[in-house]
Amino acid sequence: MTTVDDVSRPSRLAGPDEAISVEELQLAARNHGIPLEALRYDVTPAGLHYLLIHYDIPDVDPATHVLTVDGAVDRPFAVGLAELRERPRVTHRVTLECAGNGRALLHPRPVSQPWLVEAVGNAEWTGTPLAPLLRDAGVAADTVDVVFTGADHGVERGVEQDYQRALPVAEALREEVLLAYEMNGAPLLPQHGAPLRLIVPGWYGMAHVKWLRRIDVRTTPFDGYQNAVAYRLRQDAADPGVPVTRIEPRALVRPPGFPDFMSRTRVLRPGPCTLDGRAWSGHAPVMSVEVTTDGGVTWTPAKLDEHTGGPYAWRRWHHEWAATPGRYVLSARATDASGRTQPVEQPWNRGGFANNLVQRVEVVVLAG
Ligand SMILES: Nc1nc2c(c(=O)[nH]1)N[C@H]1C(S)=C(S)[C@@H](COP(=O)(O)O)O[C@H]1N2
Ligand SMILES: [Mo]
Repeated sequence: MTTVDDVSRPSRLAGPDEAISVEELQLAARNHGIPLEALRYDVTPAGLHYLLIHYDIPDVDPATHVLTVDGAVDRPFAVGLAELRERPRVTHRVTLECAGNGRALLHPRPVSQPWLVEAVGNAEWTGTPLAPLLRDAGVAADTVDVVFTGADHGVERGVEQDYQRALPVAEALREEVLLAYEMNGAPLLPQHGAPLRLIVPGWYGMAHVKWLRRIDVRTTPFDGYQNAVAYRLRQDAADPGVPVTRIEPRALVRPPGFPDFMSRTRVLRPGPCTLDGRAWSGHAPVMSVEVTTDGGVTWTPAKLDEHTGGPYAWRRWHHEWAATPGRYVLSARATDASGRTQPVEQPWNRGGFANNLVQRVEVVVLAG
């Protein structure tokens, strides 16, 4: 008999010199990153925001779509989009980053969506807060987890599933967690979860369940695949690990000058150059960004622009650089108010999650 195991790949690490495979390319072509020049926009235009879809974009009709709230609640209910739109409406500017960002830079490389550093975006999400909805339903006093289910379906390492992720109840009840139906002032696009998705400011992308169709309140811990198997920080397959939760601090440099087509090495003419980029953290506000133009030998504080986007939006930084002819490696390093910062030596985990190693931007300044 044929089973899903016959088609589903096990998790594995790439061999020491193994190049990116056609299967990884297939994922990378579906799930694109932000073009780094788009770090210039404070709010990422929807088409330039990164994208991560485990299975297929499901076929969901907004006119008939219903969200069910049930499980350990006093008053289970189902609600349509029109009714959700009549509830209080709020907008949050939120930096979303995939937990796998940085994975393809690891040695050895976990074979999965091969992100370098570009799995990020900063959009305005509009919707209605989740907490009042849960209060209307009346969640049981001994609730542990709240499970969010998408309308998408697939198989992953032999497990057939709907995409499902649970949040601890205290996180689900945070006032800033949204049931979002708009991105940047327009209805959600199909690829970003139309007609309804969860937004959990501060958390890595996997928590922000798209095509949301069910919220299930549980008095026992959820052991679904995306919580118990995937999205854990482990050193090896036998390690139970710890859950991936909030976004580690990261700064990115908007690559200066112009690129070489193949290598994407940056080419600059000598003279004054304003380096800039964005910095964020899901734990606490970014307090400082340092820049190096000599591959990490010396670090200089960058200037932080005013933080206008709210606590969960990225913040612009800039730094004046007198570019003289030569080859350089540029990096920026963010530190947040919790004291967390970015490593300059490569940390490693089996799933390739939360790799916030500093970015390296190779630059050639021409002779004149
Ligand atoms: N239903 C569903 N929700 C999902 C996913 C998914 O595959 N299915 N991918 C998650 C992951 S891993 C990320 S990083 C974010 C990506 O959101 P975006 O594509 O809108 O940037 O969505 C999350 N929500
Ligand atoms: Mo992700």
